Amino acid sequence: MFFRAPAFARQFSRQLSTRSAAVFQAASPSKLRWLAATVCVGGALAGAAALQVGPSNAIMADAPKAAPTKTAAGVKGGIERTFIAVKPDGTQRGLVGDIISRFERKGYKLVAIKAIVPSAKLAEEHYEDLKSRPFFKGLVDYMTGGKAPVIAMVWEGKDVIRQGRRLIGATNPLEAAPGTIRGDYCIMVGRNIIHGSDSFESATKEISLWFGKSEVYDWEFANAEWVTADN
Ligand code: DAT
Ligand code: MG
Repeated sequence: MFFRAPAFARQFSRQLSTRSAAVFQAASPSKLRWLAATVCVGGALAGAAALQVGPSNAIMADAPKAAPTKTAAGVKGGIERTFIAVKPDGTQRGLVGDIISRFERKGYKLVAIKAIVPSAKLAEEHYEDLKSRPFFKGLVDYMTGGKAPVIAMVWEGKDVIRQGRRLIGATNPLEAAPGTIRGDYCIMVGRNIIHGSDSFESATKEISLWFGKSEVYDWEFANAEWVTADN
């Protein structure tokens, strides 16, 4: 007695090219079922083998590594690191690319990035200093709602904490200068699309809160001389 091939195997056989499908049509239905089942089991075995092998050690060894000598936010007043996050409204509105471009074009280096729907605990810790404010619950709900992820990033470079705030613009978008991110793209303080650390201490706290040490990469621009030299 034959078992019936699972739905996805039947779907797979339907999706084969016209030529292969024609060959299949010539075969009897029972043979077809066996063939689909064989392909299915074979695929699963190949997948399992690939998982066993995993990423090659050679590739892992060459990967950039977090610099153990750097503090989370780098060197205060020198080469710093800041926590920048595109909030769910920025992600929904397709502004991630533009925001990344602005930091890249300025000459800053992206050393960590991930898409994440934060837990309430994470969002509450992140905005801990605002917990007595009337908008706190709404702020946490908006960040954790999950209709789009937060795009969390760490950017590195000279004076990046202060300069990041300048690129972002004032908290209230109506006060943010045109040309800044908030000045160009939003009108509501409750939908101001982006977060940036406001001090070295905040950057230290926020980078450590959102990223593990192994998620932040230490790497050099190949053209560093053209971006960071002082003559
Ligand atoms: P920033 O994000 O510029 O650092 P903040 O730390 O004072 O500003 O506030 C954090 C976020 O809280 C802010 O980006 C949007 C929200 N928020 C601040 N004031 C608000 C208000 N009066 N009404 C609603 N949301 C507010
Ligand atoms: Mg703030």
